[in-house]
Amino acid sequence: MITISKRKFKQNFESKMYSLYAQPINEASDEQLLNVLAGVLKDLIAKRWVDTKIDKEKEVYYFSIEFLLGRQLKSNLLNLGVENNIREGLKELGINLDDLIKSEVDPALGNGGLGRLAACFLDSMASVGMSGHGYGIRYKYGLFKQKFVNGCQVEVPDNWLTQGNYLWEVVRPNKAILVKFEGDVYLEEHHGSLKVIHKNYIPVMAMPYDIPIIGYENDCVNTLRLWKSEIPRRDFGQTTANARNYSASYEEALNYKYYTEEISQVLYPNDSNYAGRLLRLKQEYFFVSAGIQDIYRKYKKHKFDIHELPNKVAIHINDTHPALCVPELMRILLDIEGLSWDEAWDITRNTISYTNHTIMSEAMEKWPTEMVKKLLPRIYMIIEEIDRRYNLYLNSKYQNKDKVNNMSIINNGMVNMANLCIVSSYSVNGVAKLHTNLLEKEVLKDFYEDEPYKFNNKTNGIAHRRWLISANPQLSGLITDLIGPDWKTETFKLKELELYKNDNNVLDKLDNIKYDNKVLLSNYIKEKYSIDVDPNSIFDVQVKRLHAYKRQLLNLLNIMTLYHKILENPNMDVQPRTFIFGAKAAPGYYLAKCIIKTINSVADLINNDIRVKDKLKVVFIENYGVSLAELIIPAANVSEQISTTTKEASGTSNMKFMMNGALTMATLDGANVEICELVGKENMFLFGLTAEEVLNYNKNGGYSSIDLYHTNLRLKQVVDDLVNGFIPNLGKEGREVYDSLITYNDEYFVLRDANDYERAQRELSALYKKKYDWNRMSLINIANSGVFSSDRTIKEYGDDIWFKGCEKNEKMYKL
Ligand code: NBG
Repeated sequence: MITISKRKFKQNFESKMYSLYAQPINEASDEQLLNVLAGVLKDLIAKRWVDTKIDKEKEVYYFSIEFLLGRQLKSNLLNLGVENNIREGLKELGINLDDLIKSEVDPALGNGGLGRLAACFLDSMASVGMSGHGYGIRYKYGLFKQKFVNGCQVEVPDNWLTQGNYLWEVVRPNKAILVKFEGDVYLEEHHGSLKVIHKNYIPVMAMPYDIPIIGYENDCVNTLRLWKSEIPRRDFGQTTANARNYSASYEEALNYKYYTEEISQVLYPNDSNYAGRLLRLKQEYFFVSAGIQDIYRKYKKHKFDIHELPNKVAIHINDTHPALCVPELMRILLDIEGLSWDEAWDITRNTISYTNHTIMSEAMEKWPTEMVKKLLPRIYMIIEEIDRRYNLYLNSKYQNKDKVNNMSIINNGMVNMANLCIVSSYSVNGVAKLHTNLLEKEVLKDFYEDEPYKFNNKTNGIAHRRWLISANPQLSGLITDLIGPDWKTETFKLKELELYKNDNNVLDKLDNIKYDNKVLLSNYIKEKYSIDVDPNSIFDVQVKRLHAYKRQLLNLLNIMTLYHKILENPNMDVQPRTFIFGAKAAPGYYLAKCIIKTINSVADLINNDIRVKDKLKVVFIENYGVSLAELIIPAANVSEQISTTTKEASGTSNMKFMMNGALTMATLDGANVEICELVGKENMFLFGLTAEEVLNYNKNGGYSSIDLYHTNLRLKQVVDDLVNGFIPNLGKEGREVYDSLITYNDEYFVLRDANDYERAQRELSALYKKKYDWNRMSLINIANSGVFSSDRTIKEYGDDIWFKGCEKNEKMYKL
């Protein structure tokens, strides 16, 4: 544990203010105060950070295109255990810590569950004392900032690096790395053996920016290393002897500067055109190559035997974006280390593991061979050779041509990145039981039958420190009062809360805490959107990426139904509700954007209709992200997890809501299945098609949305509303949504599940009236959420994947 007295802190703070800004504290801006505080904390952990880096044991490297970190100040203070003294010290200096915490900008380094999971994993690796580090990209603008203009999503650049630098980062020019694109590759004889020569390449410098990842009340400080792409500096030591020469003309030099810097500008460039796709591929190779070279450099510094690599290093590929780790590691082992193919392959296959995060085919990356060949000539050769050898194996084993094609890495002029990952790694995991099962039995069936031992499940988790201890301090305090503090490190102990399930006094307290959190969110909504929402109404929340399979539309159609019912029967006994949405749509995803516009138009209609004034409100919160989630989730009564069964790999917001006492409205999809196993059907609200039914429709057809539309008048009414002018200010977007349901036969079975959803919603409303029953269910949900701590998930990754078979396992991290 680190300690710092109030007096010492004040001294450090003042001298940091002088050294950074040469000014007295009372003249500093909030941004400067924050920077000074971050500086003081970085000094405090510096020694440990250096010590953690002296790598003696096996290290894990987690490669991910996104790391959705959220604000760091509060969680760093919590993990270091120094918040009280610092709060007091600042107070004496006339500074309010909470104001500083709120003024920190969210880094725009991720989009959704995949990136947030990576951030939770970093937190957990450090907190269980595992030497696990992240590699990613330091995007200048990251993901866009969402604004609503006339109800439509507009994307504006998120200039999150307001001061040019990020508070927590340390730049290390001495560790920069050269990454090579394009050029000519050939073999040359060298002292009797063949050597790979790469000439005329375009050199890009990868500049590392390190962010400390601080473990919870332990000595561990790991590193998230993010690479920024730059033109090689003059003093850049690594040889660029064979590189293209860009000094011919001023214009050429400018183009070159653009080429290099473009790589780390934005997260997910729009891939609906060739240039956008090419840029993505560049990004992927850029950070993978820098990371793998970095690992190799460190490894060589220790003078370890290269054959020992799998015992010293675990490389994890988070979804397919970092798939090029495979050929890049092969390249180093073959071309630099001079190993034979078989040796290199053996090492690679025992070092790399892979997680699949979706069964949606659109997200399984494929790259045109021509693109890969031109951009990454040597890498392409290696992929081709892996594919050639793999095909020899497949053809010797299977007669079925379709099967062989399906499993090949290169097929139909495309490189299939998921196949590359599966073939080249020793472990392939899904992220919830149902998802892994679907991978094994459906999506990756051929691979599973070929090498079943590779496949395993690792159900996702969340950093309970951020999502409960820090985001919901009142609830966290109540839990500690009831069962003591041990649950903070051993979340399974939350189970002891069940002892209080019939204690009305405790249930009242739970109710009051939820109410207070709802007041905080209501205040935000009032301030931002001038909408009055009643904290006594049910807060019914759906926050996640906007995608048709997640079915924000199903939620909306139900809201419309409720609206009609109240209009038809003004005296109807309804439990007042506030429906809250938060979601970004990918810039090129037109239907998702139309759904946003439709929700906003319906919200305008309902919120301005005095006939439903005290009964119904709809709020779409702009620019949903981590900090907003920390405000919204503790205030939710209902967690909407209503994806088409089979489509949501796991979900993680479902876990965050549960841990904060919301009740789950769900299909039996993703990790909802496991939530149900834990709390029982009676403690959540289930509806909708089963996985078997969905698979059956997908295989055998037989679904007709138009039949449902004609037979169910209520459904017809709300679907017609989309196009008949009932919803003001909704034009072509309403038509697009209508078409997705009727003309294109409702790919995600929205209409099929609508009735059953309405039934479940009615039951939920009725239950909300019984305050103690509701709060008892809420308590049971909290009590059973401990298994969803990402500490549990990370220990499973350690035990079953990264450290399996390694003798030093026990020393590596505390269990
Ligand atoms: C998402 C899934 C979620 C899952 C997260 C984290 C992608 C590609 N996948 O269901 O949709 O919880 O990954 O595993 O973002």
